Order: sequence, then structure tokens, then C-alpha cells
Amino acid sequence: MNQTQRLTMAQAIIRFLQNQSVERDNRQQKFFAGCFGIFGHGNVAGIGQALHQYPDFRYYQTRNEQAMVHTAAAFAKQKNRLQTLVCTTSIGPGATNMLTAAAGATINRLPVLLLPGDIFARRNVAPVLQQLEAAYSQDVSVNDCFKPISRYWDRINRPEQIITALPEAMRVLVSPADTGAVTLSLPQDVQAEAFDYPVALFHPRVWQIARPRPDRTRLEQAASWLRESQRPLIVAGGGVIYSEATETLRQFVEQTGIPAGETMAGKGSLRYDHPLCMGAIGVTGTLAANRLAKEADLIIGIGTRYSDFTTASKTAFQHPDVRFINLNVAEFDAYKHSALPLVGDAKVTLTELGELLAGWQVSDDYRRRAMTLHDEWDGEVQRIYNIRHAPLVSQGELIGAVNDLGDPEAVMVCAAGSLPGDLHKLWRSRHPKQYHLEYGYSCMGYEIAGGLGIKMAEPHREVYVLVGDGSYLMLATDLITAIQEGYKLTVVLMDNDGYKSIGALSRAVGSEGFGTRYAFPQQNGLPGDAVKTVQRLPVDLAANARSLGADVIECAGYAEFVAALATARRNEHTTVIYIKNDRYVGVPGYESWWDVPVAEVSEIETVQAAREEWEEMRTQERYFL
Ligand SMILES: Cc1ncc(C[n+]2csc(CCOP(=O)(O)OP(=O)(O)O)c2C)c(N)n1
Ligand SMILES: [Mg+2]
Repeated sequence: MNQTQRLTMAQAIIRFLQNQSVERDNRQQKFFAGCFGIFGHGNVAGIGQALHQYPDFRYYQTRNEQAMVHTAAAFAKQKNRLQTLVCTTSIGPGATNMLTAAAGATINRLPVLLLPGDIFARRNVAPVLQQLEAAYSQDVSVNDCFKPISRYWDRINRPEQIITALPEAMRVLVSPADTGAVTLSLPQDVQAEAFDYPVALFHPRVWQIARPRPDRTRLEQAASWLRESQRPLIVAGGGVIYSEATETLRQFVEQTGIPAGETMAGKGSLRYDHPLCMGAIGVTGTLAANRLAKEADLIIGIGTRYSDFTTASKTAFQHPDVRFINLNVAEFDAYKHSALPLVGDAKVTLTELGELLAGWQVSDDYRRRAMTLHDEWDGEVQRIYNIRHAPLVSQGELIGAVNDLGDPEAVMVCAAGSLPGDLHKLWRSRHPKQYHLEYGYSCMGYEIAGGLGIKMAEPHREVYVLVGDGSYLMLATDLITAIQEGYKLTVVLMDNDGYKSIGALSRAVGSEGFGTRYAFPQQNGLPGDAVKTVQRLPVDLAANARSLGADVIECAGYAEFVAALATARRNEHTTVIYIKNDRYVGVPGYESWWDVPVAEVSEIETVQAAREEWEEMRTQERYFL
């Protein structure tokens, strides 16, 4: 019991992490699959030395600290949060490079463990290289920036502090309700300090992931609300997938006849061809889901945060007496929209609710209406898949090709630009893990790094990374890591000379695509979309990808793209399919709105017109009290 082992703080951390497992539904696995990192003076002699000493805890290189946190988050998402990766950095810029992706992980409720190095606890040699000095306190470093974006944050000023910090870090990481980025800030001197650690700290530990059940009284009330409802609609969020409740949802939907719309994180909760699957809901939603949302008298939100994309900026639900029942493991989300909160795990809650609803179902009329809307929507998707736009192809037809001709067991990953909206509408999800969208933070640069995390999580699946030229330029370098580690990615790089998405948004707010095109300046300014002829920049993204070690296939049109998909599927090596596509042809919106405030005063007429439209739409925004 009193046995101790003398280790450095860094060695003790790695030993501890190696011994943590999780268990859900009697399935057990190690919680950490290894550690990504870039070494500098802030961690090379601490965590770096420890990783060298314990090669069983696999170390992976990255090219950029932001990328590795995206990789870890994507890995965790693909694993339904039952496993993740650790990220180590030096102090200063290495640490703060993680901030963007750390915020993304927390917003998306994905566990990542961050171990940034920190300035000396001992202080006598301060200021050290890369130290932020504050005149008002010596207890400040750049790592304090992690506080608002971490679900748990701690600074380890004495080696024995990890004995109490590590279990807290684990509690948060494995909690379905509280998870997100966990940051343990590790002063560079303390990492290398030794302590006589209790051996019990390193004993194998299994963290049970519970499936909490909701309050019975509330559950019964929910059942009676459902029985009273005429037009109930399910909003399926990411929680359905993380809870592995997709099969239970299917049974619930079939038993009750309640149709379901899907959020960005929830897409794939039902197979696209299920007659009661209405597909995407909200700003980027389908006509089927958005029509039903508008009329619904009862919304059953399952594992959703109700982001503005889901609620169409609070305009999606227009029934005057609409009510909400929220099934959510996080109390915070369960209470949104003044809902009847069923705080619990999606799978067990749906099962119990289904039992209470035995014998009840929606009217035949309503079920039929939903099924008709489903079929009509499928026709609309096919229409867009069949467009053959010239001279440059349309994004919709490219999405169709990847969906039709890619491996059906594959995973598709995307995060930012015009692709997510198009994918949300058009992608036909055939299994619950096929549609991997990082849309909590919609962080440009997630795509390739995230693709690597997905492939590491499920190496047997093909991974299609769909990425725009803007996102690619922001963060493509972890193609190298994928190649280095032998994880094959198929990257579809869609070049439209800049920001198609924000260009369209800019035009919609009256600003002519200002600042969103990649072109040489004219008349001492950058050309917007009103300028017909622009001079392209001499950038060759295909050559860029080739220079990082990828196989690259350049496609001139649809037929070549189809051929490239076949080649890439046979290829065992990371392949980038490069294709130019049209900046202006887009997938329409389907009776939805997104609140992006327009300038209240302007001398430009297009802005004034946009403002007028915006003011009218705003009147549809609702409070749910
Ligand atoms: C890190 C980051 N910066 C800025 C934005 C805002 N933003 C959203 S989409 C977009 C343009 C994306 O360009 P690209 O990847 O080429 O996709 P496209 O819009 O052309 O489809 C920008 C700048 C963002 N989402 N993430
Ligand atoms: Mg682009």
C-alpha cells in the first residue's frame, strides 16, 4: 500500500495514461491510443524524455500543433468518444498553436488531453525564451489562454500535484456530459523533477461510461405529451451517434411513425433511404425536414445543442404552441428551449420512452406526408447529382460522384466552406459513422488533419477528405504525417479560386464578394465578384500536394473525376484528386434562414436592399419560453 516509485513528473504522467481504460456495454478499451507532439525546450527533456523511455505509449509526429489536436478530436469523434490521443507541446507558440483546435474540441464535445509545456515554476531564470511577462503577476503565462476553452484546466507546479490532477482530468475526459479539451499545463522544470509516487497511481484503472436513465416522472410526462401531439418531429443530434443509439432510434421511429431530421453532427442517425429519415434540418436542411419543422407541434431533440444552423436562427419552428422534449446526457442542453428535460443517455431513454408509447403512433396522414416528403427529397438530390455543369463542374455533381462511386463503407470528412452545407443536404449516409462533419467550430484546416484521425481510428475504412482550396491552404501539411505513418487518405481538393461560401454570403449582404477571391489586385484593390475578368494567382495546389509526397491526379472534368475516384480507391497510397469547380453554381436553400446581420446604414444600394430583407426575416425569430 505504501509502495512508491521514484519517477519524474513527466514519466509518471505517461505511466498513468498508459493504464487508463474505459468500459461501456461490457466493451473495454484503452482510453489513450498514443501521443502526438512537437518537441521544444518546453517538453523535450520532460514529456519527450518520458515518451522515449516508454515506447509502448506510441509517439506520433505532426507538422503543426493545431493539426494534431484536430487529429485527436477527429479520432475521438470517430471512436464515439471512447478513445482519444494525447497532445504534447513546448511552451509559448507551440502551446498556443493548439488553442484553435482545442476550442473546436470543446465546442464539439470531444475529449482531447493537452499537455502544453509552461514557464519555469522556479522562476529564478525568468523571463525564459517565449515567456509572456506580466507586470501585475508572476502567475501568468500564455497557457492561461486555454482556460475558457478547456473543460478542465490545471497547472502543475509541484510534481505531486498530478496525483490529484490526473484523476480529475480523466473524470472530465470520459464524461459524456462534460467532455472536451482538458489542459494540464506542465512547467518545464517540474516535468523533469522526481518524486516518490505511490505505485497505486499506476495500477490499471477502468472508467465505466454509464448510461444514466432519466427521471421517471418526467419520462411519463414526455410520453403523455407525445400521445397528445399531432405532428411530432425528432431532431437527431450527435448524441444519438455517440451513444450508439442509431438502431434504437430506428426502432423508435418505426414504432411511432415520428419522422426525424438530422443536425450536422447527427447526420447518419438514420440511413438516408429510411422512409422516415427527412435528412438535414435547419439552415442547410432539406425541404422535407424544414417543412415538417415549421408545422411541428412537438420537437423531440435527441443529443442536440440546437445551434443556429439547426434552429435556422430560431426561425425553424413556427407552430404557435410548439413544445420541446429534450433527451440529453448534458443537463445544460436538455433544458434548452424551455424543454421537458430528459437528462440521460439517448439509447436507454429512447428505449424506455418507446416502452411507454407502446400501441401509440402518429396518424396515417402524417406518416404518409413524411414519407412523400422523403421521396421527393431523394428526387431532388438525384437531380443535383445529375447536373453536368460546364465548362467547370458543379460541387453538387462531385459530391454525388464521391457518394455513388466511393466505397460505401467509407467515411467522408469535411469542416468549412461551401461544402458542409451542400454535404448536409446531399450526402446519402449509409452508416452512422460515414458523415464526419466538424461543424461546431467549422474550422478551416480540420479536414486533412481530421481525416488522419479518422483513418487512425478505423484503418479498415476508406477515408475521403473533401476540402476547399481555402481550407487546404490553411493547413495541409499533415498529409506528410498520413504518408509517414502509412495511413491512406483520399483527398478531394476542390479549387474555386478562393472562398465560394463567403463570396456568396458577401453577395447576400450586399458586398459583392469583397475579399473572397484569389486574384491579383486591380486598380489598387482586390477584385470582388462584380469584376468579370481577373488574373489568377500562379498557385499550383496539385504540385503543392505532390511536393508533400501524395499521389496526385488532376482532373479536367466530371469523367476524369470519376476515373480518378476509381484509381484512388485501388491505390494504397495517399491520393489527392485535384479538380477545379465553379464558383457560382450552388445548391439552393430550402425554406430556411441564417441570421447574419447586415449593415444598418450604408450608401450602397445592394446593402440597403439586403438590410431590408434581413429586417423582415428577423421578425420570424422566436423565443421559446
Ligand atoms: C479558421 C477559419 N477561418 C475563417 C473561417 C471563415 N470561413 C468559412 S468558410 C471560408 C472559406 C473557405 O474557403 P474554401 O475552403 O476554399 O471553401 P469554399 O468556400 O470555396 O467552398 C472562410 C474564410 C473559418 N471557418 N475558419
Ligand atoms: Mg474555395
